[in-house]
Amino acid sequence: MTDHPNRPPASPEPRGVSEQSKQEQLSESRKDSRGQYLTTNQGLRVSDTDNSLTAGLRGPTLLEDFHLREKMMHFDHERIPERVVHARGSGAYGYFQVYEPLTELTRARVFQDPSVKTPVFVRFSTVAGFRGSADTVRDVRGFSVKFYTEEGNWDLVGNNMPVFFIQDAVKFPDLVHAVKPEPHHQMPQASAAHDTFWDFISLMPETAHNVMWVLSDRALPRSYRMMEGFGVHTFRFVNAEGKARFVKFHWRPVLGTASLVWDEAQKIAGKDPDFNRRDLWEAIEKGDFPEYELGVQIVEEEDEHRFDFDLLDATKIIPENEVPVRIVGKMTLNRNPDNFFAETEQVAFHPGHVVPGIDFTNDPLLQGRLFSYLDTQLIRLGGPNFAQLPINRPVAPVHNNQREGYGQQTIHRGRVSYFPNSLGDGTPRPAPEAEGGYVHYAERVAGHKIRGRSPSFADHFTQPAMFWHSLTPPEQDHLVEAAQFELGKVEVFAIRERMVHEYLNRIDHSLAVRVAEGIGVEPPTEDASPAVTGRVPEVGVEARKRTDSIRTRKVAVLAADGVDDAGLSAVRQALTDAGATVEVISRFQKPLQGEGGEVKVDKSFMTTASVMYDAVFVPGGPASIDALKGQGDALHFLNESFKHGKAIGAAGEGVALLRAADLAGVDLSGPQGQPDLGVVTSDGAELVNLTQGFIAAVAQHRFWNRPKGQVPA
Ligand code: HDE
Repeated sequence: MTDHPNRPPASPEPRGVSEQSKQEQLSESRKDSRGQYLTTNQGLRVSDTDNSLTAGLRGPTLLEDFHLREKMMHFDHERIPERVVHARGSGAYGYFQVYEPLTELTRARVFQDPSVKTPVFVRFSTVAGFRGSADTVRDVRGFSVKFYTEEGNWDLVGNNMPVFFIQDAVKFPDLVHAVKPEPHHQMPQASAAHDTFWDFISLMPETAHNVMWVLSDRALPRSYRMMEGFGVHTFRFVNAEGKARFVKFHWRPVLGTASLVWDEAQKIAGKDPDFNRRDLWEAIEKGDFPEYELGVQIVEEEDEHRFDFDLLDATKIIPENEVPVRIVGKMTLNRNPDNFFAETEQVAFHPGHVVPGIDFTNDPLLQGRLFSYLDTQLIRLGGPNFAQLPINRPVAPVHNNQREGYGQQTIHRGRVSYFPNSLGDGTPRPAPEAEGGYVHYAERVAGHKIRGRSPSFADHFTQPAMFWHSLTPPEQDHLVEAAQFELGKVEVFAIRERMVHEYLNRIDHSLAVRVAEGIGVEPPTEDASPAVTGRVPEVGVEARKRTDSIRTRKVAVLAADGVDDAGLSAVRQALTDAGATVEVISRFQKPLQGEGGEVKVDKSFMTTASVMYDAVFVPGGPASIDALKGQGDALHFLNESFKHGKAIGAAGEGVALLRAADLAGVDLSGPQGQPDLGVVTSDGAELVNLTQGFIAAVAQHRFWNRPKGQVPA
């Protein structure tokens, strides 16, 4: 007897992906209601959605008003629990392409064929803040990638920092409770700068490395398009012969890294809490598709113990001067989601979503994560069928005997929902390895059942010290200021003292002394830091910035009536030719009368601020400059840009506005301003030279050598 009169095909469904595979699948779920009649969820056309059904015009509402009841019921249930961590996120679609086959390293199909574009969905996030919190807080950023491969979904659920705070998953609830708003009054939002976090940190030396990253400029990305990503854990690559190697994953933004400064980040959090989300969205809408190269660090199995740290310890990096990063492919993000909730909110990542050729290690943090992520989806997405949500569905065929559950979308046909069976021809059946069946790497393990930590995990301070020594002096200054800010917000003095004496002083003595000074703690007298010989050149944002392009940077132009519109056009043309975006800012958001013609105004001082831009330019035009000199907003704009290290340019009479702004008394008497300080001017007519000089300054991102301490902004 057969299982069903319509017998399923006897052979497995074909597999394979193209860049469009996921989009084609999603299009089945997309709906556009333009031009349609309003209906109930039962498809009944609704005649009136403005008035409840009542007994008389001023009478009570009737129970039989099914439309009101259904509409309200749905509304009352619109919210789902936010993620316990990484609640605030932004997503985008794209594809991944390998540069050359990685056959010798891994059998994963996603790494075999350079002509294949594997669809991806990426979600960037902050960690501590709630779903509606600001983007530009000091925090780790999540960097999750879901590859919809022909062999099933592979999730690389990483962060923008290569290490984590703790070594063992069992400490994760403690860490998260400590950093989240304090339970009695639910403050502060999206900030680690409070007692419970630093209390926990000060008692947990293993956090030191990640703490250094989080106090550094890496925690303030200028854009999701300009930050790195890391798989953090050591994973395994396994090739078709079954040979395994250790692998660490890295994402490198093609635009290079860039960060905000803390004062700026805090101001942006008020001016535009969606700063990073908006930046990602707008870049994709404009066609400036964010790109990231994927890099791998490979360690042979036999070299597992050759390092002075443990590969299974997620608080350590493998310094790139010991194991170089090999760039193997590129991811391009080229499509915004259609609906935030359906896609970005409902996407469910899980480090346990792997494909043949990618396997785990015994990193105790990773092992714990493998347990956690399914749990979280159950509470968040309301049941076990979340893999059927459009964003989560693999493009690879899904066949198994899992049935029913809340929100079941699939109409499974036939009598068979068990294995083995004869009524379904013994299918769906396990696939042999040669047919893509996943076989776990047969690592040999032996040991006593024990709660403990390997001594190879014990060195908590050498790599943080290496991190400190590898930063440029301005980056060290920023880190000291960050620690002074964070610890300065700690009310219990003993925690501040513990952080300085028993923690920072074990990383670097000068660091501890400098931080102590800012927070009223007696500086330590003994140096308890490790001797650092190695240097890891790659750690700071500066080490990875790109200064050969200004692509996608945003330049503000300050203007008023009477602006030299010809000069403005020439500068705008040069900047946009180089890939930047230019916005004209004036007192009011209405066209200006330039010397020669009308000039469109993009924003007013009311609707924008210097912190939204990478650089500022002041064109000439005597009347424009006279007007701007009388506008505090314009002077503040320049001072703030100066304080935040941004390139400043001025042409002709525009230089007078810089003088009026004072800019910490920088001497602008020379013909070109102070290019070394990123202030580029031209009193004469050489606009071409000026523009080139200004573009070169914008490309530098920031000028840290300015006397910013005197700037009032
Ligand atoms: Fe997560 N983490 N995590 N995490 N994590 C979650 O899963 C967890 C860790 C990371 O964009 C949760 O779906 C434990 C390291 C990202 O949707 C939860 C431990 C790294 C995201 C969870 C860690 C991450 C999450 C909450 C310690 C970098 C956002 C919502 C063992 C490699 C994914 C969710 C997205 C989300 C648990 C540590 C990255 C609770 C138990 C290390 C990027 O399951």
